[in-house]
Amino acid sequence: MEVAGERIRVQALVQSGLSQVPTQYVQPPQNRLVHNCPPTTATSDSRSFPDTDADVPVIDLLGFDPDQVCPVRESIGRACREWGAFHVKNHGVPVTLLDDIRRVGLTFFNDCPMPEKLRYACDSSSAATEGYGSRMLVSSEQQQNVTVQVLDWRDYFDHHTLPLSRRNPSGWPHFPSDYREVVSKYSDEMKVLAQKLLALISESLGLSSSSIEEAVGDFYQNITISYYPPCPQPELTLGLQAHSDMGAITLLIEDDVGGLEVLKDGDKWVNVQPLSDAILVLLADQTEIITNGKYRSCEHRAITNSNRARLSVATFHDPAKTVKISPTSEMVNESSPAKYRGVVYGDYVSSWYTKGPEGKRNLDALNLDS
Ligand SMILES: O=C(O)CCC(=O)C(=O)O
Ligand SMILES: [Fe+2]
Repeated sequence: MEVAGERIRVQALVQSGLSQVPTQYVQPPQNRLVHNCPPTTATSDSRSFPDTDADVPVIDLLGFDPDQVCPVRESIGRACREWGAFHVKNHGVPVTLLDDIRRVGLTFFNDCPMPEKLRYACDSSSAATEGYGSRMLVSSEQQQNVTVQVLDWRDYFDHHTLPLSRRNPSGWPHFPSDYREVVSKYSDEMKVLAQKLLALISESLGLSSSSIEEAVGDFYQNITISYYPPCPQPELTLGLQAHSDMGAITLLIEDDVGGLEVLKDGDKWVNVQPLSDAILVLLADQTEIITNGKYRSCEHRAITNSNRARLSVATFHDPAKTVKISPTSEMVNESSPAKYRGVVYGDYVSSWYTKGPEGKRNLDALNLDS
């Protein structure tokens, strides 16, 4: 099968009616679901009945007044320390816009014929190019001294949206007709929300509200719409292998299918319950560095299922490639020395794409304690 040629999309494989997953998509046993769950939840039931005692926190911004001392910052601080993730509701982004981007994304993946979709194929010879692809994350596995690459059970459309100089909607789908307008509007709204959240996250650490945003600089924002087709052998695959996101903060919405899991306390995979009006906030690696590890980035993965395709929209907010990220001086002192080496963000990205994410190994490589 042509995978090296990169024209294969998972959706096309599924449409061809296959009943067994091609070997390139088979995860090594240690990454498969059952083996990676703690003993108490290591049953197939844990996939459909998540542990409701341990849900990602929900933070309600209704009536939030930035000039008042209020419990919101405290709740955000706790969520960041305990999870590196939280849902936010009453976030100020029109819910109709969340529905619109899910609608245009789904219409593109479901109703656009494959040859038409492939007109937007991204350039698979370099990492993170814009367009329609299927292979953003590649994990490597050693088998008899040969490195085997394992593919995710996922197709995606990646859009470069900010700064505006990178935004070129003419290269995005023309079908449905409002696709480009919806994605542009969504990008603008997500930027405002990311700024608001980074300010609250900074304040929750006792930092000035602009502290993290200043360390990141102007956002480089990408929006990735992921489409996970149903998988005939979900126990063998992952929609997206375990990783933390590279940048500063990710804002994610999804449909009602479910399949995202976050790693809690380093050893428990917890299902994220889809909440249609809420936005999931995931702290990413540069925020862990900037906060000197006070807040950890959230490791997450997507599992597959055999019944329904799943759609998610992830909006990444990253530093420019030239920005050097280090622990902010406000978080470093004699009793809390710097835990991470500074890194030029572009170098971080290159190493991430060269080595593959494998959980948080790229961040671990900067850890001065290890
Ligand atoms: O589809 C999801 O829920 C997760 C997507 C994701 O983690 C990513 O694109 O980095
Ligand atoms: Fe991610």
